[in-house]
Parts: sequence; C-alpha cells; structure tokens
Amino acid sequence: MVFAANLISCLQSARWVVVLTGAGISAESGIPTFRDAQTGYWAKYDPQELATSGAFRRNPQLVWEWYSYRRALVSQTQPNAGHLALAALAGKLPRLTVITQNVDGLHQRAGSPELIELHGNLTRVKCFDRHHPVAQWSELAGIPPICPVCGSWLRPDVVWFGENLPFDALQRATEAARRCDLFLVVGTSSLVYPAASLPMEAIQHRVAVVEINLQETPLTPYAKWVLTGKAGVVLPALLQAAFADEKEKGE
Ligand code: BJW
Repeated sequence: MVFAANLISCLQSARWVVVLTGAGISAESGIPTFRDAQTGYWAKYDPQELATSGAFRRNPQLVWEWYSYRRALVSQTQPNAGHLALAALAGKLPRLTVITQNVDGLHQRAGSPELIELHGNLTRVKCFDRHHPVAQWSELAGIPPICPVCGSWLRPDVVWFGENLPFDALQRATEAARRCDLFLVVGTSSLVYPAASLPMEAIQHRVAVVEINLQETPLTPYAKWVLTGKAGVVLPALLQAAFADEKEKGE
C-alpha cells in the first residue's frame, strides 16, 4: 500500500496520536458490526427492542440473553491485525490514546496501553436502578440476575441509546481530540453521537483527521486523508510504512 508522504511524516513526528475506533475494527475478528446491511446486528434486530433502557424494562430477559449471546461470541474471538497494529503503534510514539465505541474488550487484549471506553464493556455488569458495579454474578438464580446490594435487576455495563456516556471518559476523549497532533478514525459509521462529534472537535482545533473505512461516511468530506480498506490491512501497512526503517536501523 502506498501512503501520502505528508501523512507518513505527520505520523512520524506526532507527539500525541488519538485513534477513535468503531465496530469495523473488530469485524475481522468475527464480531458483527451494527449497521452493515446484511450482517450487522441492526439488520436482524431492532435497536429499540435491545439497546434502550425502555427495552430492558419491558423485556429484561430478552435483552439480557442478547448480551449473553454476544459475551459468549466475544469470548471466542481474538484481537486481529488492526488491534495489534494500534498496540504496536503506541510503542513507536510518545503518546497514543485509543478511544473506542466498542464494548468487546479487544483493544485491552491486544495490549493498547491508554484506552478510553465510551460505550462501556460487555464483560462488566451493573445494577439497573442505582448503577452499582457488581463483580460477581451468576445466571443460575434467574435471568436477569439480581443486584446483591439493592435487589434490582443486573444489566450489562454498556451505554444504550438515550443514556449519557460516562462523564469522565467523554471528558478525557474530548480533551484528547482537541490536544492531539493527529486523529485517526477507524471502522465507524460516524453516525452515533456524541462519539461522532470527536473528529469534528479535533478539526475545529486544527488537528488533521485520517479516516480508515471500507466506505464513505458523513466524516469523509472533512478528513484530510481517506484510506479505503480493511482496518486489519491498512493499519499494519501504515505502521510498516512509517516505522519499518526504524526497525532496520535498530537491527
Ligand atoms: C470497516 C470494516 C473493516 C466494516 N475495516 N472498516 C445528535 C444528533 C442526532 C442524534 C443524537 C445526537 N446526540 C445524541 C443523539 C442520540 C443518539 C444518537 O447518536 N443517535 C443517532 C443514531 C441518530 N445518541 C445517544 O443516545 C447517546 N447518548 C447521548 O447522547 O446521551 C445524551 C442524550 C440523551 C438523550 C437525548 C439526547 C442526548 C448514546 C449512544 C449509545 C450507542 N450505543 C450503541 C450500543 C452500545 C452497547 C452495545 O454494544 O450493545 O453503541 S449503538 C451502536 O452504535 C454501538 C456502537 O458503539 C455505535 C456506533 O456504531 P459503529 O461502531 O460506528 O458501528 P457501525 O456498524 O455503525 O459502523 C461500522 C463501520 O465500520 C462502517 O462504516 C463500515 O463501513 C466499517 N467497516 N468492516 C474498516 N474491516
């Protein structure tokens, strides 16, 4: 793959790179995206029936079981070349922050050292009424399980539509978008807010944005560089193009 020379030099000289990821980066690990017309979750399921607090209140068993199914799926997957390239890139730069909308934990498993999870994490649960975090739970006593502290239902610790993102995570992500030297946006449809506003926040602060995706998104016209292809192909190639010489020099 050939990259623009000014992109490579921008990456090589950056002191702080920020990467916003979405479901597309995990697609090559075998985890469905949300909005793919054939294989995305929302092609088969209605988000209003599964990803809102109202849906959980109406049918907690259905929603809990959907997340149990996804938790089991994720436990059988591995980080792919895209996740691994971002973890490796962090070792080449003074600072790299990954901001992810994904709840699958694959960036942690790949070893990305600085990670902000905007939409929570599928492996954690909290209670529905008071948001107590709960470390140990079992489905044996019923679905959904019950909070040992207050007796309300347990729910996955993810952010559903209409819910606020974790305040601290969103604040750190916004600050990172404003202050970094280069902002990469990987595998997201750029449709869901407030995550979709982060690249625009970066642009308003004169930070150049690189988009890596299989197709155009609402962000595409604003990106300085648009790299069309799979994250698991483009990210390792970008790492190689920017830092391969360094490795040879060290050998
Ligand atoms: C590849 C690839 C490969 C494939 N390589 N690429 C402003 C305007 C309009 C609406 C709103 C607004 N502000 C807030 C809203 C409402 C709402 C919203 O944004 N709605 C829009 C959909 C219209 N936002 C919210 O409700 C948020 N809360 C909030 O704002 O609170 C304040 C508030 C409250 C009340 C009213 C108003 C404001 C919360 C959003 C929570 C999103 N939750 C979900 C579910 C999380 C839990 C779970 O996993 O079940 O998060 S929805 C789902 O979408 C999930 C994702 O994180 C998120 C983003 O999806 P993503 O990652 O972009 O995936 P896809 O499938 O959309 O795209 C994949 C991309 O990858 C595609 O582009 C492919 O081409 C590409 N791709 N393979 C590279 N190999």
